Amino acid sequence: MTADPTPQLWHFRVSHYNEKVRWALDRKRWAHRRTALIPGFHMRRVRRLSGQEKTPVLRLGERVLHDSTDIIAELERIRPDPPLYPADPEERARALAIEDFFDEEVAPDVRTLFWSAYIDDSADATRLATDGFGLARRVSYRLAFPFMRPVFRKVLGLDVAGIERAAARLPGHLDRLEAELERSSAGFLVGGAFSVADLTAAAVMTAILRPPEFPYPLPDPWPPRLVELRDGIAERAGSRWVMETYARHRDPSAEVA
Ligand SMILES: N[C@@H](CCC(=O)N[C@@H](CS)C(=O)NCC(=O)O)C(=O)O
Repeated sequence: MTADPTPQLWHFRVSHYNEKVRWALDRKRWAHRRTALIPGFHMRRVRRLSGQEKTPVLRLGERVLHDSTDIIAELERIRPDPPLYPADPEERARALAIEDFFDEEVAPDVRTLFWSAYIDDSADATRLATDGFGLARRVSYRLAFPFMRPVFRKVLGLDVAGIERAAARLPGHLDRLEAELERSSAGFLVGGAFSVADLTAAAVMTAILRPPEFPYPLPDPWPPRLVELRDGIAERAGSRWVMETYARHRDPSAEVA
């Protein structure tokens, strides 16, 4: 039996790590299928597929990959054109260091802040997590959320101290982005061309900024806390760069039915 050559992505629509992989596939115009999962209801399926519980998960031929950085590395290896890694070794190392910084330092903090706007209200959390799903899922999520809330709090650092820590670090993350932008040319973080550094920095910041080109708009109305978070950073040069990068470089979807 030959493996399906069309990659299959299991993802959370709302998530910034997932957005990295969607954008990489779309950038490379790599036709792929997507299955959206509901955060909190995803575990058994993802574990069965990949032996761990986090999304994104990508089936590529006979292999099942996870971790956005590892998936992009593999996409780049198999289909290097258009490139996401700079050709120059020093520039490539810098781009990968920026990817690592946004994945490891920034992404957990902005995710904590994003979920802090939803965690206290089961109806808001349900609207967010089950957007695009049918009534049965919405009802069961609404009933299950009070029991899942403590797990979300723990996994996402959503205690008072964790939220305060993430909020205190956010300006420093934008300082770092803006310092990288000082060294950039033509609006690209590394080497004067679009790379994994731009893709990652912009995708990670969507947790709060939500540019209109992000493929899955948040259900309206946004919780006031999220509006406040976004408005608090919207005028920063780093935030404006994220919005421009989405407007100019977020490729159309290569998803197939
Ligand atoms: N380092 C991983 C992080 C992935 C990650 O944290 N995914 C979250 C969604 S934003 C997840 O699936 N969490 C569910 C869980 O931990 O059970 C990557 O880059 O893909």
